Amino acid sequence: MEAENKNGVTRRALLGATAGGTALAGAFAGRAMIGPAAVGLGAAGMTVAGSGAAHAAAADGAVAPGQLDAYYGFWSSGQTGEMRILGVPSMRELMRVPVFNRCSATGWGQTNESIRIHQRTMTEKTKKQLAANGKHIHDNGDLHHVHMSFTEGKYDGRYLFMNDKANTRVARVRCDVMKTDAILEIPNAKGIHGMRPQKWPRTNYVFCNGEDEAPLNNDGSTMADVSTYVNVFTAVDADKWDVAWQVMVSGNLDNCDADYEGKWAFSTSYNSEMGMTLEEMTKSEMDHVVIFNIAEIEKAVAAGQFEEINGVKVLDGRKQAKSQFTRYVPIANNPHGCNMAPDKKHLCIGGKLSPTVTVLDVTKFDALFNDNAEPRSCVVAEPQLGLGPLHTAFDGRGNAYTSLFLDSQVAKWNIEDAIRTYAGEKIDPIKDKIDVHYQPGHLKTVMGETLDASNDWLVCLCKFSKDRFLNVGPLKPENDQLIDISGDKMVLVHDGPNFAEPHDAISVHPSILPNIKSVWDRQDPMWAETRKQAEADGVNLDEWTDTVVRDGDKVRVYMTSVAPAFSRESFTVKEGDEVTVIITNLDEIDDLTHGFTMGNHGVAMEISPQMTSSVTFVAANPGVYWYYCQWFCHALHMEMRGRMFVEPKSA
Ligand code: K7E
Ligand code: CUA
Ligand code: CA
Repeated sequence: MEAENKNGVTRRALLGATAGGTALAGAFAGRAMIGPAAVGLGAAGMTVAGSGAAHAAAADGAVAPGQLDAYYGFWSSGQTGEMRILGVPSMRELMRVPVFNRCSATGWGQTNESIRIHQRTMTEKTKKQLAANGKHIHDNGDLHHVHMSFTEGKYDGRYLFMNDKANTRVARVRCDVMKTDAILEIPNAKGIHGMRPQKWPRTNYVFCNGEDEAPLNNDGSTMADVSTYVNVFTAVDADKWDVAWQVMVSGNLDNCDADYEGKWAFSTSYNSEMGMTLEEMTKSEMDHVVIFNIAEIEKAVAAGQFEEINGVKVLDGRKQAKSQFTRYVPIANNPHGCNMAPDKKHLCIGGKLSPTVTVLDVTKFDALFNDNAEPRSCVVAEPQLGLGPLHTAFDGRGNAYTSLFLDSQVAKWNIEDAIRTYAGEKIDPIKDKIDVHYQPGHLKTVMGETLDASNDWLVCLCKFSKDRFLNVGPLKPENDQLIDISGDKMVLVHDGPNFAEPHDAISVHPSILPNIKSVWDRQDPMWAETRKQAEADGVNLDEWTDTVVRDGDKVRVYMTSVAPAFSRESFTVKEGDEVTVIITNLDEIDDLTHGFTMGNHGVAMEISPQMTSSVTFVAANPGVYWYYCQWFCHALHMEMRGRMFVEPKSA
């Protein structure tokens, strides 16, 4: 297989499938169904034109075996803590990318490379919490929102960002390899929920909402005094991957978004009451949206007008501070979704307990700050859509699609018509409604949170599947539904069962992601530290290696792999040794992943082509233990194994 690779032949070609190199082009040209994709999708221009009859011809969303999907779908997984890649429109699951979760297959959360990423920004409190529980990392997460980095209002294919509500973190996934490359624990805030990248001029910040109220100095001294509780809005520097600044707010923070000019960020708050019980949190008729003035905040940070708390620059944007950092726009009633329309102008807030979506005109925000205009003067529409409006998605024709949680429907409405209705005209802004199954949360059109909003598919992520699938027990799958929005009427074309619990998803055209690798760069920064250790041990990871280094009671076992063999068929350590196994996969052919599993030690890791992975464990029991490759790689894959001899301590 090595020899074949030297001739530049990929495994996909070897297997006789459609040639890898032409597969994408083939997919666009050949998929008549993907009308909008086939139109105007040159490498540069991404204007996705309106859909034609070609799309309707295959409106069932079917993608034949061997055919590629028109779009990448990046799915959150909620409490599973991973990111998933699906194909749209087939809704086939293509990959799972472990982020906050522990992954049995790849060793994410166990390999030294992944633990370093987890620990880099860990706070002292978290370290203490983990140590007290005999752990190294938090290995669960609650990943609600996945968004791609932007350049000038369009996806740029560099990174994907995602939140962890459970442990107050955000993470970044590198799009070239689809692996998590950075995790950031955010100090001061509690429970990062809403999260959005800045859209203009590029993603310099990732905005993060802290949902849960707690004393800023959370040391137990003022727990009973709710007046000391605050919520914190965080701007993460997307490049440096640390906190740029934070703003304290009144009320809590739920979902957020940013505008297309780089001037504003905005967040919904369902607990303007600062209530601690359900009754208290739903008491007011009105809650609010907080508008953050980026320029004013940056000015104050530059002028040193911040308080440094736990190493972070914190500004006070609460109502009583009367700052230029924030404005509060009253919105009924426990609002939830916060979605900026790709018309660059309209921000849509889902009413949740109110049957309305409130439309704010962001070009009227300057007046709120400069002239202290009446806060609701920026509201330009408030269509009544149905019960439980949560999130809103957009197409490229000025239409909005709002999920109605309680009605189990999606409402399609026209933004301009809603504005005219609000101004007194007698027209119905609602264009169509469709039943979904059941209780939808987020919904998303293809490229719909960018200036390239498309008109072909809407994915609607339903929280309940009930009777839609064979019964699998009390725990039921979610139901991700695919809706054809190319015509006047929405058409439901596909049910996609999914495991707990996608909240949000985005769909991205493959032309945004031309540089996804099939083989790692040997010098990848992911294992730079591992390489440094190898160098110190006099080991060259670029060559066939089978060195074992003893360093007190630490043993480092360096191996390489070429199908179907590891470079060592055995190694010997002593009972109680801390063993680190470092393996570089020298295979260069695409799709030739090996693995390393150490039997009866709870140890397993992925080693993809040209990847270096390492894992550390203590060999506590004398005896013979087999290690093996757990990724089926060759006809002699079963034989790709070897023995670890653990000598008794006395020996
Ligand atoms: Cu509505 Cu966490 Cu985005 Cu779920 S949130 S639905
Ligand atoms: Cu290497 Cu299986
Ligand atoms: Ca409320």
